[in-house]
Amino acid sequence: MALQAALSAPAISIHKEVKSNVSLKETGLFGVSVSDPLKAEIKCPLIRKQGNVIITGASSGLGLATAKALADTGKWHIIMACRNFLKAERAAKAAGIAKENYTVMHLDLASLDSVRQFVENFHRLGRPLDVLVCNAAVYLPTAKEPSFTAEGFELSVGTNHLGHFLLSRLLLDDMKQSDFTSKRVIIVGSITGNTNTLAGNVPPKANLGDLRGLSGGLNGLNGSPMIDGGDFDGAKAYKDSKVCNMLTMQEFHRRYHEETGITFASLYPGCIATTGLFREHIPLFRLLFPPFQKYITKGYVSEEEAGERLAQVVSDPSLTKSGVYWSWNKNSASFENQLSKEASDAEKARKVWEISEKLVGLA
Ligand code: NDP
Ligand code: PMR
Repeated sequence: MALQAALSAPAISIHKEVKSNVSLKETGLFGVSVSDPLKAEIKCPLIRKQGNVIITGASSGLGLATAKALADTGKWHIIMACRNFLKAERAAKAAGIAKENYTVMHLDLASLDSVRQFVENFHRLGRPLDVLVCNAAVYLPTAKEPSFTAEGFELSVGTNHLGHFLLSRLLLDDMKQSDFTSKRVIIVGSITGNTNTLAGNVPPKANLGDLRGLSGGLNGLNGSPMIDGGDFDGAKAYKDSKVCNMLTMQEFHRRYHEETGITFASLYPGCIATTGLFREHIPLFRLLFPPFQKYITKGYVSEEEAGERLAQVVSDPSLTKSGVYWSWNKNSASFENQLSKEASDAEKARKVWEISEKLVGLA
């Protein structure tokens, strides 16, 4: 009876690969403690009580709110993949996320070594991986000069796109091995990368051009720090990085959905005008942006509500469609949104994928 109930619950799956002679207490994976060795010898599938989700940049804003929303259901263990360990611990505590529902792990997406180290450390944890959320981002709209990642890529595209590109590629095998009922890779996109919207037409507009800057390594030495090969513009670099995020999601879908059953999706969670994303913007912008979005564009959404939206994309049994860019209407109902011409250009997606593979050392 209990087994039947468990099987019908959406966030529960059966872990097939744990052998009968493994000490369940040692694995610490299932929240079940089997102290009787006789019981451990019984060859039966184990019920996994929680899904495991990695969320990058879960120390603030959307990532933290999503971690909280998922943790509160009791159905998820959240790996908070963050560059500032202490900040993330404090944020989790302050948000009231129960200790047993999260693990903070160090990840600096602006260093490919750190990404590789994170993946190794994750493997040492011994947890299956069911959902990956690529959420972290930086936005440097006032920077006059570019800054760079450890490997010398312009910081916004290096962090938001290339760091996540390597991370998701390295974790794909883990996802393949998971026996979770609905495995998902979610890459957070944005309206501002989509030039088929009013917000996407506020200059500077996203435009990847012919990718000559990306091919040149974005380092500003032998080329340009911008993907299209132009002069540095921090706001454009962010929007370009979001286009790369949305293209990567679709390329993942084309290459891996059928083979793996993994759902690949992106979303625009709404304008969360109060988050740390705008920390580098001028004080006047930070003052006026929230009321502008609340009362003029009406695109504003609170961190809490945006977190509920992303949590929905992670776990809602009705949002399993792959290759989709989700948005929400005024009544907070999700719908499949249309991407701009560039953000849905399959040929560009393939090229971005292939160049990115070379830059991060996968090809
Ligand atoms: P926040 O600044 O609050 O969150 C960004 C997170 O990314 C922080 O936790 C930050 O860490 C982390 N981060 C930044 N750089 C790195 C790095 N090198 N390595 C690891 N983590 C890093 O902004 P939001 O919550 O607003 O942004 C979250 C996502 O939502 C982004 O992908 C953004 O593009 C997207 N988005 C946001 C919108 C908005 O209106 N705010 C609208 C549409 C999309 P730390 O806490 O240490 O700074
Ligand atoms: Mg925008 C429906 C209109 C709408 C929406 C939903 C957004 C979202 N913005 C809209 C319109 C406008 N914005 C208009 C008309 C203007 C000109 C006054 C405008 C300006 C503006 C600026 C200067 N908006 C901005 C900025 C930023 O610096 C933000 C940005 O581009 O960050 C990359 C931003 C945003 N507007 C949004 C959203 C969601 C953002 C920021 C977050 C993001 O895309 O990640």
